[in-house]
Amino acid sequence: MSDTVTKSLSDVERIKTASRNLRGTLAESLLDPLTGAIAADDTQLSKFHGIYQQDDRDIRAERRKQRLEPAYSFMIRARIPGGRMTPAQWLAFDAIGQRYANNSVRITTRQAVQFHGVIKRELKTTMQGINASLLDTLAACGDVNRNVMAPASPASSPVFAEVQAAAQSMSDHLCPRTGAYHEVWLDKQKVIDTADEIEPIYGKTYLPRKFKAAFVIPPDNDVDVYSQDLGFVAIVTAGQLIGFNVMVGGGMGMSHGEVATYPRLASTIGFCPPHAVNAVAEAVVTTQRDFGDRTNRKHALLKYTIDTHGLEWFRDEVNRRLSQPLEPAREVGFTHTGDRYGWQSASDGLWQHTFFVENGRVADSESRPLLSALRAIARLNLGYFVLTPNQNVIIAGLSDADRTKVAYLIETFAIGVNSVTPLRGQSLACVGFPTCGLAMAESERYMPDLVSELDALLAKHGIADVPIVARMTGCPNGCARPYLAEIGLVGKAPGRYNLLLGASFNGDRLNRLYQENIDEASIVATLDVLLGEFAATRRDDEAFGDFLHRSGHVSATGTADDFHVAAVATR
Ligand code: SRM
Ligand code: SF4
Repeated sequence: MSDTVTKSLSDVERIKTASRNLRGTLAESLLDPLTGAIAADDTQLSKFHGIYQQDDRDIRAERRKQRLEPAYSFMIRARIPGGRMTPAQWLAFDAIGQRYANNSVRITTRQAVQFHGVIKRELKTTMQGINASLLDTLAACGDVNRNVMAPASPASSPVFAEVQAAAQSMSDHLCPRTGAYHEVWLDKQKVIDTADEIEPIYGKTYLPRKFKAAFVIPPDNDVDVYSQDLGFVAIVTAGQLIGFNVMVGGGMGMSHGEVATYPRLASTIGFCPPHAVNAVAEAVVTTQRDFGDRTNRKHALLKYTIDTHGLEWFRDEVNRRLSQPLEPAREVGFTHTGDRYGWQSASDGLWQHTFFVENGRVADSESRPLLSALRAIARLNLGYFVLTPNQNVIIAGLSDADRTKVAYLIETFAIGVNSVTPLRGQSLACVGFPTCGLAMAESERYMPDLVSELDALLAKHGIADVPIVARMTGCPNGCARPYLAEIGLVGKAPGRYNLLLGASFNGDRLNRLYQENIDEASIVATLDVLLGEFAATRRDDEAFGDFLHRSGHVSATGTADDFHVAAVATR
């Protein structure tokens, strides 16, 4: 076990230890009519139940001036392994969004759904609505294994269903066993005494920090497997799934100016057969449970555990916990991270359609009534929905006749993708203002406008058809995985961003800081020059990120300096 001494444990460790397996005083907090908030310790515990306390930052200052408490509301995140939902579940979520949560359904970068703006007195009813749909929110947040990601496109591979099933199985295997969730939200009676309740994998203090896992089927890298704490890379031979390469230690988050924090690509430690997946996942999770740094939450992630102890040590420790050690990894390669829009057919002859959802926000706008359209499509009760890691929606499993019906609705509601440019289709933005308590700059609300500016540049230089991966976040935590974007924008202050450039198109190389703390005019001016040069000197199908490296505009050191030192700020 780790030699971490009790006195220096982080405060969240104290809260978890005292929580009686995540119960805390959540039930009492919900009953307190004097505030729209819950007790401070409960705000940490509620995360394990998929709930974040937030306040409307657009009106925070005004409320303070009026001596009112912040306009508290709650964000609820559902856990949806592999992003897979039935049409009935989509309809249930749509109804919850309309009734309790800002009239929208927000698809996340991990194939889950978030509801924003739920007020305290409607929290329990909303949670019960989610549960009635046979999905839940347990472990969608908190120091546990989060929503397990899996490839979103059935048409991408004959082993799609097998890999999605593996993701579901691993999600079940690593799910907390506490009865707290059922007691607090579903009014279920305690089945056994809390003192006798056992968390077989996590123990009483769960993990030192959040933990994220994903499955991927090369050559698509839609889940951004290099950004995950734990990645399973499907190895397919002659159409058969023979096993998975195992990757560990990826992560995006960092803090401005804190050089001990940095994004890290996951490293491959071996290969396992399909039946060993849950055992391998448990070995990785328990190694992190036992050796992760519980004294400093900024250093508690798996990537830092690995960098502290070394990759060889980590592999040995994982092997020690397995009945069969990992085998040598197989050769793999990836081509891209984005989604393919429109109609496609899978090897079983069934059809799918991928809808573009700008930054994951499914809502009705005058020009694009997407929420209503998806409602009408779900009401047909055909096939199934898959939420993608690129914040989009796929309707899949459609016969020829089903396709005709769905196509009719796509046309009726005019929600096709004809007007979506390659750049917009590849872009991601995190939520940011007004709900995210950590946002330093706009993200979801601003990215569409910036993409229009950048599209104009691409058109000017005659490269409007070149797909470029651009991602924006409102702070350096990295929720839209901006360090894996060819053009990454990371919020620093209102209207100001760090510009990071040069990740690969297939998601296997990080970008690096190019300019710090710049405004829109500087972002556009800088990219105008670089895109112009790219257009003039591009080799064959060269990607923008690769061009930036070849031309010497970006050179990575492979250290934290890549993200904290703007080597070319004076250009
Ligand atoms: Fe995230 C915290 C939103 C994916 C790294 N993230 C947050 C919070 C909960 C803010 C907070 O702690 O108060 C954000 C809520 C905003 C809001 O109002 O809804 C938030 N993260 C999101 C989502 C919704 C972004 C999106 O626009 O889709 C994504 C939800 C995924 C899900 O369904 O589970 C989301 N977050 C990510 C990812 C991408 C991924 O997992 O593939 C990352 C980078 C990968 C990683 O973890 O390294 C990410 N979020 C963070 C971090 C930084 C952790 C760290 O490295 O230190 C935080 C802050 C923290 O945990 O302290 C954070
Ligand atoms: Fe909030 Fe920062 Fe995550 Fe964006 S990247 S959602 S601003 S925590």
